[in-house]
Amino acid sequence: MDAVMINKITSQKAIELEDKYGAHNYHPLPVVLERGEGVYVWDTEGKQYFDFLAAYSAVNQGHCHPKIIAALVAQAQKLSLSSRAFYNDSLGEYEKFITSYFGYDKVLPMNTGAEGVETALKLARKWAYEKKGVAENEAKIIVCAGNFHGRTITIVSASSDPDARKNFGPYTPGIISVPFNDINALTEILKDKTIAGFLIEPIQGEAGVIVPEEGYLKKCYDLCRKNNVLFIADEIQSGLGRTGKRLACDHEGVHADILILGKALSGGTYPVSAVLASDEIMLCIKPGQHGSTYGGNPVACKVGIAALTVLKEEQLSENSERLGKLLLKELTTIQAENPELIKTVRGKGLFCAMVIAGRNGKTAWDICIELMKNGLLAKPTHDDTIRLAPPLVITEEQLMKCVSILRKTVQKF
Ligand code: IF1
Repeated sequence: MDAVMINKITSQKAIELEDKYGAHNYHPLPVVLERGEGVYVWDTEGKQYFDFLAAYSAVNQGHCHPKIIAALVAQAQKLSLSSRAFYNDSLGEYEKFITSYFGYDKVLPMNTGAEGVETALKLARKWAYEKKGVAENEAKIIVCAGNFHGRTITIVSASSDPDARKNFGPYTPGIISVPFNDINALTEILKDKTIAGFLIEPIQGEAGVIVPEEGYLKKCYDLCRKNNVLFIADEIQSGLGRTGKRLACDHEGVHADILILGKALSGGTYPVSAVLASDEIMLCIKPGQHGSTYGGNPVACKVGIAALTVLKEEQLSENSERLGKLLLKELTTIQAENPELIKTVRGKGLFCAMVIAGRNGKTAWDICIELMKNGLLAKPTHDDTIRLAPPLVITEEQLMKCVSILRKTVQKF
């Protein structure tokens, strides 16, 4: 079937094809997207929507940002993949760029977020054996209950979400879970001298944009320092301007020992992830001990530089901070107007969520269906929470239009 036929496809037909030929590992909102630009997406029938999910914070720079697309296309027509069996002319330039952008000695380039998390876990374990002196195969990783770090078997071994882990066992050993935002629990567990690292999302995304109390991150970091444990920040969703700072850790001046990035590192155009660390940690991995076919490919490098440049040049973190305050203020007002339907609202920067109490059994899903009809796309998480996280390029005028759609929709229930 040629490209023209596919473009003529109706939403109905697209959904039928996915249902018949695709794995059923998602339950998407019944909308079929064909085009995206900035904060907008259009369905196959030409209807325009505000995208309030931003591909789970992968399109912080807005859909199909021209500068990032240009970098993608130019490199793709030159050399798309060299493999790491040889050098290429883009990787060193990218490595210098991203390590100075975030203040680390070295970067290990990967592709998906989960690969970045797995890489960080391998680094932490290797460092524990070769630098901390933990006995072989005894190293432990601490994670937070309610986490989401990806879908591999080791990562779901760390999950407390039954849907994410049930019937994927046996599970990877050496992982201990502590309650999020509970410094006493962490203090207790860190007495164990075989701990290699503490893996944390500074703000828990999938759990429903759970913002820890002021100072929690810094206390965790100081505790890790005191106990010679690596503080590993998964900023795949919370990073790159989403919470109103370059990184969520920046709100508390925390410089993670291992920083994991993904998603908006490519502005939604290509799978690009990165693990950053000091020489002491990074050089524990020797040639041939880790890697991937596409890790550090020239397209990812050029796209990564463009995506990070756009974040800085367009001051997207600052925009996220300013408009995030406005969004949270407006959400708080809408909650006050609808206390039986909306239990609470929360967020930091343009990373917000609305928790639905349910009025006459109306769920977050029903509200998202209504929002979709009113031209705004958002997705529930954990049945009762609606994540509200638009691209960081949104203007105040566009945001206020979205606020009125949210108010109108909620009042209908
Ligand atoms: C899905 C949400 C889920 C992440 C953090 C690592 C990864 C993610 C903090 C792994 C990925 C995506 C995965 C996608 C939906 C979305 C998601 F949290 F963003 F909402 F699932 F929980 N760390 N999150 O958020 O990165 O391997 O996907 O590149 O799996 O349904 P990835």
